[in-house]
Amino acid sequence: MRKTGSNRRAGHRRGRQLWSAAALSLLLAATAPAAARAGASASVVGGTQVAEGQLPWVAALTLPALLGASDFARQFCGASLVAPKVVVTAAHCVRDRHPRDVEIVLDKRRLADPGGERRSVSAIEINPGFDHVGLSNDVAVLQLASASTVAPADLPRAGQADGLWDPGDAATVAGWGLTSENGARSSVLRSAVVSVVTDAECGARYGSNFDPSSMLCAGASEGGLDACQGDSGGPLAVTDGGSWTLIGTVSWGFGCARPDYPGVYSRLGGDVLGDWTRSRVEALQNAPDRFAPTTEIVRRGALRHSKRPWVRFRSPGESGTGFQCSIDGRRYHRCTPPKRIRFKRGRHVFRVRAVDWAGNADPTPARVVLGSRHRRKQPASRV
Ligand code: 4AZ
Repeated sequence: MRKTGSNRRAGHRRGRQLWSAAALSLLLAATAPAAARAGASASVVGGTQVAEGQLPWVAALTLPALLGASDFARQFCGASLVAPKVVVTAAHCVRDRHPRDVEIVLDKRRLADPGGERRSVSAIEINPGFDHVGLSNDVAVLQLASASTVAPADLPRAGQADGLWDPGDAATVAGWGLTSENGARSSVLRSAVVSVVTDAECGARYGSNFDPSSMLCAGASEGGLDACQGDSGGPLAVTDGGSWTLIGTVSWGFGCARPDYPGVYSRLGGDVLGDWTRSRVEALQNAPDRFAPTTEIVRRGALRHSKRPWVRFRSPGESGTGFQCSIDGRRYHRCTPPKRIRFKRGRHVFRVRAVDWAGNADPTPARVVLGSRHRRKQPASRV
């Protein structure tokens, strides 16, 4: 979150903005050199457009409620895929949001264009220590309704805190946020290479607003390279040339890309956020999807091919659900109950799965065997 400047996005930030103004004047009186008060040079990320296919694990958090709008209009934060079904973002991005109000877009460089990989969210977990005023412990994990096909970034391993990166090391920040402090958002994913800043220096700049146990700073001392509004939740990552390790999520800063005011990130390498994040990512990756629809075959009739067989099915507890049917393991096609089935002599397997409003299919379809004399009396069963 930007701790200065006007607020051009959703009203939910307004309260924060007021607080920021008050806090900033205190902060600046205490710590800022006069030059920083004089205004911003700034050009975010100051960096460059990311090439096609690079950083496909960088995700956009979007608002599906904006029907008909492009992902560029819908995007409000960034995130990083760290397991096939889990992204890490900033807690302040998803505070007070229901999973159904967020959609994740992966593998998409230019948000205004079609394409990319889209996933709805089945669970949001915010770090229990998150403080939405001071932004300490600003991390959250989101469970995707179904696995992404994109290769995830790594989280730091336990005990791998600092040592993988040290002050002065290069780290990459990426996002679709403002390209200058009072500028416009970018439809194309941009990234900049910034340097990790010592806790002592960051503490000297930001005073007690900087919490070294859960925050990490990175920037360029001469300014010009930074995250900005709209980049929140997105990655600060280091690379060995092959894979990427996520060391922070964009959290806040005084303006954007101002000299001597580095960006502040949640600190994923420390034990404090690292342990929590690792354990919740693992849990969500392995947890069943609480929101997946279920399918039940309620009646079936005349299941021998000679007698115009039909099957009636439903999705208990779900409204607005659609269904897909498949015969003998072939592709699923849209269908509605009661489904009349035509099939040739012999034994056939009919499967049906409910699909919810977000396109999530029941991972365990209901099935029934058709046409077999021996199996005719067998009750409908699951998979
Ligand atoms: C924001 O408002 C924001 N310069 C994020 C990062 C920074 C500033 C603002 C860091 O999302």
